[in-house]
Amino acid sequence: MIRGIPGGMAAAIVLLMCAHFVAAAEPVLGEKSSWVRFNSFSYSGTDPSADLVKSPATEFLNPVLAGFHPDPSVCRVGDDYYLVNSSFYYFPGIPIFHSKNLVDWEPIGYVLNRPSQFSTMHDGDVSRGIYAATIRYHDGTFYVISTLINGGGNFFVTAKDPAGPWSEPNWLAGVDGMDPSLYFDDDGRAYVVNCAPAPDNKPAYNGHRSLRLQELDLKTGKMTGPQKVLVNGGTDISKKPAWIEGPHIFKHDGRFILIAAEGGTEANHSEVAFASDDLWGPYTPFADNPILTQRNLPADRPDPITCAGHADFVQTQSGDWWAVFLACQPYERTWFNTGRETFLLPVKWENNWPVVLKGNVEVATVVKRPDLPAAGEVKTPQHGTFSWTEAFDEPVLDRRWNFLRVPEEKWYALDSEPGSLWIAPRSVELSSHGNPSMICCRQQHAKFTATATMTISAATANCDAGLVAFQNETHYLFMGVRVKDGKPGEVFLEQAGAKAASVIASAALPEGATVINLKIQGAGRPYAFSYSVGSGDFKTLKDNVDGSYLSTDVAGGFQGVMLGMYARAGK
Ligand code: 6LW
Repeated sequence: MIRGIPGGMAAAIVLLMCAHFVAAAEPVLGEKSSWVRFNSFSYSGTDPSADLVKSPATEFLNPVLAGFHPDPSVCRVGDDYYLVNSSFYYFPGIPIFHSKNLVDWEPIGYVLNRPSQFSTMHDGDVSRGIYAATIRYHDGTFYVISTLINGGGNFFVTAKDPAGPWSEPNWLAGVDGMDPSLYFDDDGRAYVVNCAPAPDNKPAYNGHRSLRLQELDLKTGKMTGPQKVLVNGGTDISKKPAWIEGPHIFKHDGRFILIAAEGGTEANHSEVAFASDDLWGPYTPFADNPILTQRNLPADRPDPITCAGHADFVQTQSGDWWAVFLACQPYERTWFNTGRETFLLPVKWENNWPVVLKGNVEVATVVKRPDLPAAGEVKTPQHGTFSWTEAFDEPVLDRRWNFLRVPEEKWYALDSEPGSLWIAPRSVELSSHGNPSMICCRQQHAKFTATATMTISAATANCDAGLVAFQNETHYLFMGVRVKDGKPGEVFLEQAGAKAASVIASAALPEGATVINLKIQGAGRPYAFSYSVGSGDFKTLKDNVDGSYLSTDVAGGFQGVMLGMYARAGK
């Protein structure tokens, strides 16, 4: 069970539990008693801006989903809002959240929670897999449309209940590229708009893409009729605009508004708008594009929010429009370890054009709340300062936990008395393209502490087991305990490398150690690794480790850091 303490509130909050994915079938690997037993995991993170919210009833704190929650898409059904994010090679895929007020988001499950939904996925590194998804609701059915890179390409799934079950993927032959979005017109016809290759598949420069539209026949699930290029390159092809992507179409005052990200998901990121009187175009770019960017702000501004773009809009029941979008919070230079996070800002309409931020206005961390109901009890806080402890005393894993790639065998088990997560040490390295014995959650704050307690017994197999801060296959820091002949001999810190991992610190553990606590603390760039035995004091294994090595910028790719419990077979 996870006990969360939002914003330092004293009361422990018991969370509702239910299985959030379909586990691999038996057989379980070997005797559980030879596995590594994790007794607890706790996380606490501080958002320094949380103190700036003086009136929580009328203000909220950005980001609304802290840590690795990129490419947000949102829809409303009555008084309820649903939001999805990209998930790449993590399983289960496409986390889905519910909110009544666009600010406080409760995880309700995952859209892709069955191995069968990934059956077309090939081998690949963590940054491939599931890219930007769009969620929409039409005529009693929820639709999520997305792309499985290194797999079957573009697809949609449907559900009557957004918490699931969701259907098997319906693959969209003929839709090339990525970032598909659905538009349902007033007559009920459905259309897919997406980021596609350059016209005639002939790019004239790096990043030359197009936005294309085609009708989707909802009865057959197949694309139908002509495919048309709505936007070639971006807002002004003469300026060689790069990476027009993440499009969405809305109707506003009888006009079709097409929004998309432009500039690439890094520092040049932006959101731009086009409009047309006809769904099929021609689309005219807004004269005051971009409608959102942070790229022209001084690099040395305090507490910068960067990379803003990739937005989706939703209209509230009272008629207001809001944008969710991704942005990043570097602690220094271009380094952030928390990935691309989900932010929320109002959309203003000016002469029928949507504007999120004019000119070079900074994304605000403290914003006036939407005119929507106040938050009830927030069970699983996703932003601000919060902490939680997981005691592993429920029969299923909480929704916070993820796997790297789809588990094909059951290498973990839960016990309620005493609460234990057992992990089988297998010969799958974090640097591989396999499914390592790792169960992980997001690092949601630059300043955080994660602590895990594990028990080693005489029956424990020879292995290395402990806590990992994982960004990708070549960028992780693993603090492991080396177990030999049922004894934890030493604790070590392993740093991944382009070719091989290396041990950068180690310490002998005292004779007779069984219960070992491992702690990772991040404070922006510096990371500290410490351990304790039983109820003893923590000792530093290594501090001032340069965490910029784990940043998205240095490591490459699209994720943020995940914090995991990991075990691998001894060599
Ligand atoms: C996504 C693209 C993007 O598909 O990054 O920021 C890609 N925008 O739209 C991966 O998240």
